[in-house]
Order: sequence, then structure tokens, then C-alpha cells
Amino acid sequence: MKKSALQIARAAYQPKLPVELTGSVTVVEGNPTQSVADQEDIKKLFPNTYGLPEIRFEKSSKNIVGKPVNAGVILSGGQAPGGHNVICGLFDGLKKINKESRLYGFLMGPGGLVDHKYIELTADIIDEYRNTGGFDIIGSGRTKLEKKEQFDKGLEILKQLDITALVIIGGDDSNTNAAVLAEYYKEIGAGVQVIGCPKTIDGDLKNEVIETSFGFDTATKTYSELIGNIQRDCYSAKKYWHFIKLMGRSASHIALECALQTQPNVCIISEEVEEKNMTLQDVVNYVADIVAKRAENGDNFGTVLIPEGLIEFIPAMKNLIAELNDLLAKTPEFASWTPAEQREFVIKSLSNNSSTVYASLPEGVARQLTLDRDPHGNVQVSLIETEKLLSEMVGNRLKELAAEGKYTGKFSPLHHFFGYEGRCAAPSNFDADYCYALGYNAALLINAGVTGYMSSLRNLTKPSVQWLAGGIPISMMFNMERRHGEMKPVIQKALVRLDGTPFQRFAAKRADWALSTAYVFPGPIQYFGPAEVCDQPTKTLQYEHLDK
Ligand code: FBP
Repeated sequence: MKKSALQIARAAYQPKLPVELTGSVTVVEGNPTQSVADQEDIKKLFPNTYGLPEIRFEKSSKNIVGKPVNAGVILSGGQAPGGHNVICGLFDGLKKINKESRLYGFLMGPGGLVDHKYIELTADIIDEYRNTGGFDIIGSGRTKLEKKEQFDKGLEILKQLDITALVIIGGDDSNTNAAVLAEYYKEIGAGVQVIGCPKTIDGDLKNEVIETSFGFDTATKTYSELIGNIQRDCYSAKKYWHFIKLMGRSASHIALECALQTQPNVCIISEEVEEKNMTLQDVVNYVADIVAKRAENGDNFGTVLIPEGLIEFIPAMKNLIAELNDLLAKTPEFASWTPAEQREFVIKSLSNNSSTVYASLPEGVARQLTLDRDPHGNVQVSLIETEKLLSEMVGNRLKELAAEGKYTGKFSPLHHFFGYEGRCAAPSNFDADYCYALGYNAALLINAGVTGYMSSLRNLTKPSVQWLAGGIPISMMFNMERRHGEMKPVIQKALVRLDGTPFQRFAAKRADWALSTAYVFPGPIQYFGPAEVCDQPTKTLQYEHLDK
């Protein structure tokens, strides 16, 4: 494939490993751990991998040596910038420990393990993908790896290839499944270690011990560049209101980070909407009031950031979606009906409240709520055009305000959805270093002989050479949650904390940003140049470190 000039220059970039990982390491074990909640239940479910100690790697003066290992790697779920570097770091780490080690990549996600589809990742292949975006080296997929039959089927190919360690690069659900797999392989004495790596642009796989998931840095910088560009256009033409939906599934971390970087006129945070028990109309009124106030100053333009999961956080919509989930699960023939038949069926089958909410939505959006669920049973929020829903309702509200003599401006909305634009961007220096180190560190965890651990780097607001490396038992992140009507052990999803510094900083400024037009234009990610331009971590990470 022909390479761009940037690709060629980036291929030569050598990610900077934490100093502790640059030679041999000593494994330092911490105290036994416990899960964040429901300890007794989780201990029973993970008798072989519960309570393990945290691990820290410290630099040792000895040469790094270990047994040759055949390892497998899987990319699971949505793309996130830096995934290739995790694999490159893993490859380099394995080879550094022992040149005879081999790495196999399972194709198109966890399904590749179950269906025995794989390639051997050789040095030639790896070199093609250093510091590149995308997951195309082996592809990704959303097959849920959770059934014993899948584990057994996977074990057949692992045995055939003599693979004794599997690295799963994924989000909260995939790492939950990695821990279940680790426990199962340990229980049956399969002799296969399982190590997880924290991936997702959504930024919702983080906790006391995992500071951030990879990809969040690059994705939010890419979206912030685009938002900044729109803001400059908007400020130049002074005639449009831009409604910009941002990916992130449930959590609003991406929207919040982009707001902190670009200072838009409005940014909705789903977690706040839920906390304040706001209705959809409350959200609409909030935006319409800002549009009207800006119009009083002669400013008939602006930007509104909307997290893609918003509607799931509006209590009445949440009930509606839950009822729709049940209804659709019970009605497999639904997909074969015409849109009119579907609408009539839904309206007559839902509870009165949900039926009223459903009927009040613009028809297109109502239909989007009944589209296929993803394999985890989630509504595919990225398919719901919340930005259009909001702007249409804001337009209606402004007409009411105009009729009451409270609004005399012009309202011309434009719509954008930023998601796929950022998921495969060339990783920022932060993500290039973070991902490479996560992969390299995973090789050291394999060499340390552990299973059911997540590769971990901390101290991330410091230069990468100062990061602290180690492993965290995944079971430590578990709590019990109801999934498809059953209580299951899962990694707690990290939503935006309203008492956290990132949200507090935003909340302190938003009234000013709403009216004064204080846009910031971050510009494109820079890879070469001064550290303050190229190596700044996200504001979320910087502010969260102030909370520690
Ligand atoms: P992961 O949680 O698997 O990393 O995926 C993140 C995400 O980009 C969400 O932000 C978005 O809602 C979803 O994937 C879109 O899924 P798909 O790629 O299947 O369209």
C-alpha cells in the first residue's frame, strides 16, 4: 500500500518506554486485592483468580531472559487509535525476553479464536504497522467470548499452536470476559495465561488503578480539532448553530473532554441530566434559552456538543428503551414488518407513559430506537440522530418563545456526528507511547507467569519514561450487575463523576462560554515539535490527577 509522507516519518518513531521497562525487571507483589464491591459473590465465582496481588515492575540490573513463549492476541470491539502499537510492543517484548517466542493474531476479534482464524505476526508484518492508526493488522469484532463451548473451541487452536498466553485488547465487557476466560483456563489446568489491555475511545474503562483507556487521547484530540474548525467557521460566518454529536456510547467523557479543549457554547453531560432528573424538554429548554440569550446580543450562531448516549440517561427515555428491549426480544418477527406496522405495534404494546413518549418523538428518531441491538444487547446509540432530534425540538421551542415575544433571532441549525473520524486516527505521541508500553508490559506479565491481570501503567501525566508499570488483577475491578435479567460479575463502567475536577472545571466556566464566545481552536494533533504542543495528555487526565 502506498504510504503518505507522515506515515513514513511516523514509522521511524520509537515509542518511549518507562525507564523501568528498558532492561530486566524485578516483580514486586503488593497486598492481596479485593473486588470494588460484592466481594463474597465474586470470590465464589473466581476461586482461582480472586484476591491476587497487584504487581509492580522495578528495574533490575540483570539481563532480561525468559522461556520462549507462543502468544496469541485479539483485538476486541470498536477501533481505538494505538491498537497496532499494543501489538508491536507485545511482539518486541516477547522477542526481547526470548528471540524464539512467536506471536499469533486471531482475526476479526474474539470470533477468530473460536473459528480458528489466525495469522502468525512476523517482524515484517509488525514493521508495517508501527505507530499507525486502525485495527487492520488482524481486524476486530464484537463476538462476545463468554460461553464454555467457545472457551473449549478456542483452547483447541491454542493447543494446536502451542500458545500458552493470550492477550485480549478490549473495553470493559471484553476485559470482563478475559477474566472469566482466565479463571476457566486456570480451573481446568489448560496452561494458558490470559492478559487484558484497556482499550476504548469512550474513556469509560478507568478506575483507581487504571488511569485511562488507550485511544481516548487521540480520538478526543481529533474531534476537538474538528470542533475548533467548525467554531472558527461559525464565528466567521455568524449564521449557523452547529449541533455536534460525539461518540462515547453511555459515558460523556468524550463530550466533556472536547468541551474542555474547545469551550463551546453548550455541552450537555448525560450523567448530569440523569442526576437532575431532567426530561428531554428540560434539555431542549436549556439549549433554547442559550440560543435566545445569544440572539439578544446579536449572536445567531453557536455550537452545541451532545454525547451520543444522552437519550439513555433521560429517565423517561431510559424506561422507553428498556421496554423496547423487552418487547423486541419477545417479537422476533418485528424486523420483517413495514415501518408503519412496526410503529403501530410499538405504540399499542408499550405502557401508557412510554407509548406517549414514543409517539411524541419525530418519526425518524422513534424508528431508530427500534433498530437491531448490538451483541451485548445495547441500543446502538451511534445510529440514533440525537443531534437532529434536539435541534428540531429547540427550533419548536424557539417558535414558542418568539410567539411570546421572547425571541427575535434567526435559527439555522447544522448537524454533525463525530465518531468514526477519530477511532482510527494515527495515534498521538501519548497513545503511541502508552499503547506500545501496554503491549510490552503485557509481555512482561506473561513472563512473570500471571493470569487474569490487566496491563497497567500509571503516573500518566508525567513524561512516559517516568510511568509506573505493572499488572492489576481484573477481578479487583468487578461488581455484580443485572445483565439480561441475570446477576453477572462485570467491570464497573466509569461514568463522568459530577464531583470530579474535570466536570467541576467545566461547570464553573460554562455560563461564561455560553454567552461570551470563548472558543478555543486546538488545531490538528502534532507529532513533531515542542513538548507543550505534542505531548500534552488530555485535560481529563490532568484534572483527575489533581483529585489524587
Ligand atoms: P468499544 O467500547 O468497543 O471500544 O467501542 C466504542 C464505540 O466507538 C462507541 O463509542 C460507539 O458507540 C460504538 O463503538 C460504535 O460501534 P460500532 O463500531 O459497532 O459501530
